[in-house]
This record gives sequence, structure tokens and C-alpha cells, in this order.
Amino acid sequence: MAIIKARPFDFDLDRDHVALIIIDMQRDFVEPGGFGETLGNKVALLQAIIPATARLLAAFRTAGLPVIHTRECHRPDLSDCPPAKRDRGKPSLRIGDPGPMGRILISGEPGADIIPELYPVEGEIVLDKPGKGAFYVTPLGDILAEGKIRQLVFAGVTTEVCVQTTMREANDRGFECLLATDATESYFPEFKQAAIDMITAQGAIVGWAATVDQIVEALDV
Ligand code: C5J
Repeated sequence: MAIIKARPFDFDLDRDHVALIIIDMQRDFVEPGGFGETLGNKVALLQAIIPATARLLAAFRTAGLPVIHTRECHRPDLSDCPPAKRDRGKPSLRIGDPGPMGRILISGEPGADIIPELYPVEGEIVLDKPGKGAFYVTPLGDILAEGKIRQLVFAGVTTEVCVQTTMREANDRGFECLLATDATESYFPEFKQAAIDMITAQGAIVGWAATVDQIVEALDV
């Protein structure tokens, strides 16, 4: 065990039962010219977390610990995209429509893939998820059970949507969840701060929060 001076109190990192999960660091959300920017969002905010996220990823790789990447995307025939999700998009910029990097949030399209700076390597798990949460209709629960994982370190985007949703799902399933605060971001900085506050409130009601430096130091690599 290594103690991290996390918010709201110490997190005992258990190297034998921890995995890193990087949520949706996809080109369409993060890169200039992608779907996110086309919707009017400032992707520079998301780009700023790439170096810290890469450091966290490198530390897990060096430590030989499991890494899971997720991608929010749908089947080309949209059979896993409920109309209630698709119909809420802007006209002509909805899931499945032609976008600046291929069909928007469709698996196999360039925009749905993970940014090159954090690209998965052999042996890392890549999960396509049709929901905001990574447990919904994916094998994530079984994968974690098989790997005897009890703790999850979270990075990725966006803090208040897919990251927070997955943390809440994991917390309900009994995992100890630690959010890497400088390896997650939102298009809305106030939403990121609010999400961190919500997660750590009331004695870590959803989980803990710490910086990448703190987590890397605890991994001792
Ligand atoms: C994610 C979204 N990944 N904001 N998606 O958070 O729609």
C-alpha cells in the first residue's frame, strides 16, 4: 500500500488491485477540427491535460499495471444508439451524421479513435461504450472481476459527464475510485470543479481526488 494525501482524506493505493481507466480521450472530443469544436466548444482546455494524462499512463505502463481505454461510440447501423440520445443533437451534427472526422461517434471512424498521444499499446483494453457510463452494456464489470481489480484511477473527458458517470457506476459496484484532477477536463471549467467537489463531498461519497504527481509518486516508478 502507498498512501496518497488525496481529497477528502488519504487514499491507500493498492498496487496489486488497481487499474487506470482513461475515459473517451477521442479525437472528436479533444482535437481542433473535431466534433467537439464544431459544436462550439473550446478544445484547448481538453488539449491542456494531454501531457499530464500521458505521464500518468506512462507511470502505469512502467509499473506493469492494467490500463483500460474507453471510447464513446456507436455501431455504424446505430442499433445501439437510442433515438432519445441521437435526437437531442444539433441538426446535421447528430451521432452518425457525416462530421469533420468521419461519421460522428461511430466506431471505426477517425474521430472516434483515441488521440495519438495516448494511443493504446498491445495488452491494454479498449472498450467501446454506447452510454456515458463505461459499465452500461459493456464487459467492463467482468474484466475488472477477472483481473481482481478493486481500485480505479480515473482520467479523461469530460469530468462531469462520462468520467463522473463511470465513477458513480464503479462506486456503486464497490470499487474505490480516485480521480486524477489534472488528467481530466471539461469544456466548462466550472463543471469540472463542481464535479470534483460532488465526488469528494461527504467523506468521499463517490471517491477521492489527487494530482497526477501524487499518484505517480505513490506508484514509485
Ligand atoms: C463524454 C460527452 N465523453 N460529454 N461525452 O463525456 O458527451
